[in-house]
Amino acid sequence: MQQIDLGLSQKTETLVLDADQSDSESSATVQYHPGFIDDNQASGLYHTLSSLVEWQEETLWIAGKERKVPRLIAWYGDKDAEYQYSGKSHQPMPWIRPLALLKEQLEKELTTSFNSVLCNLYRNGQDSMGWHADNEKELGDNPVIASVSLGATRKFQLKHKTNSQLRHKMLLTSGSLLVMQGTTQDYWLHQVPKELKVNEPRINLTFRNIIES
Ligand SMILES: O=C(O)CCC(=O)C(=O)O
Repeated sequence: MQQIDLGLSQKTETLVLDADQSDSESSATVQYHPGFIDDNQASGLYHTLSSLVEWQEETLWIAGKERKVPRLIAWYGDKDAEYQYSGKSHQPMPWIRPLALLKEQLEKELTTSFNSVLCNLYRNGQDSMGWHADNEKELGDNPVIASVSLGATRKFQLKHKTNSQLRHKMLLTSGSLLVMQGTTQDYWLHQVPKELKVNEPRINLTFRNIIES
């Protein structure tokens, strides 16, 4: 696969979401870069990843019942980047080239390091991800999470953990990059809700750095 031309575009939108203007500690720093990967390359990458990634269906026990997770997932990374979430341990599959290349390019652009990526495939608007924070202990304090979207545009919502009046929503388009950092995961939850009118699939890649515990 060729290098992808990436660039933090002029259109970057930085949101600093404050629960309380006098309390900068409860803020979220979320940057949105539409067109981070151009349309043609995003479409090529979408098709490459939809066939190359080993998509898996997961189940979770909720209130004594086994339920299918409403999306397909795959976890890739360095061999010690084991990740516990939703009550399960995830062993990484070894990097595949397109994900490794994207990781390197993101590291350069964002001057940070990632050792893993969670891939999510939303098959259509029935697939979703509920309210959560990426605050597992393996991610350390103030993690930087770089989220690349490919395929269908989906809604992304944020709400403050304790102040229900504070909410924000955005549309994540194909080729966009969303970066969550600072205290975002301490004070805010995010989700990708169901959108029954969406018929097209979407891939989301969240690059993370797992710190050995
Ligand atoms: O699909 C998305 O945009 C969000 C993914 C996400 O929240 C996560 O992987 O933790």
